[in-house]
Amino acid sequence: MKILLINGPNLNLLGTREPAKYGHTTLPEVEAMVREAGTALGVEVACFQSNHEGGIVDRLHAARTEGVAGVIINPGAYTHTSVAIRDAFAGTAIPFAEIHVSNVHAREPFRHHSYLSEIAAGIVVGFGVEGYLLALRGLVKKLQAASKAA
Ligand code: CA2
Repeated sequence: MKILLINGPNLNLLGTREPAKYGHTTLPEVEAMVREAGTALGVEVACFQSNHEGGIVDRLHAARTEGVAGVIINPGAYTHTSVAIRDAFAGTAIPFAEIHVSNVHAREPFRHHSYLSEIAAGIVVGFGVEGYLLALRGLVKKLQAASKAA
């Protein structure tokens, strides 16, 4: 089973700035952690980060042709603005988990709405980078249950 981890704008700065909000773990460390947890679960994890909305849309289109079974995404600020990324998920029909490092609901009101949550398989919010692992476990379990039921 192939899983794709996508991180959106500015998440390449993880672990290097604003540690009070986002912690001390860097993006390469997060990616290694998720890949390793994927191996333990018997799934292959590919990683992608982009600061560009269209780059994320293009990556989702490619994921469909690559047979990616599910996506874990931290869309960064595009969470709150991007109809294009929502449409790419709807158009490719790839199940996905949305994850946020910080508790977006305890922050500014403009961070309370997500264009993606309504169509996500699940959402993890506010558990720091541990949330990526929770999202992986939850998504893989859901995908395995769906493939057994099919
Ligand atoms: O809490 C999250 O994971 C967010 O998706 C992070 C986004 C923010 O716009 C969302 O509302 C919530 C921001 C990502 C910026 O990442 C940085 C990491 C370290 C230093 C500076 C920015």
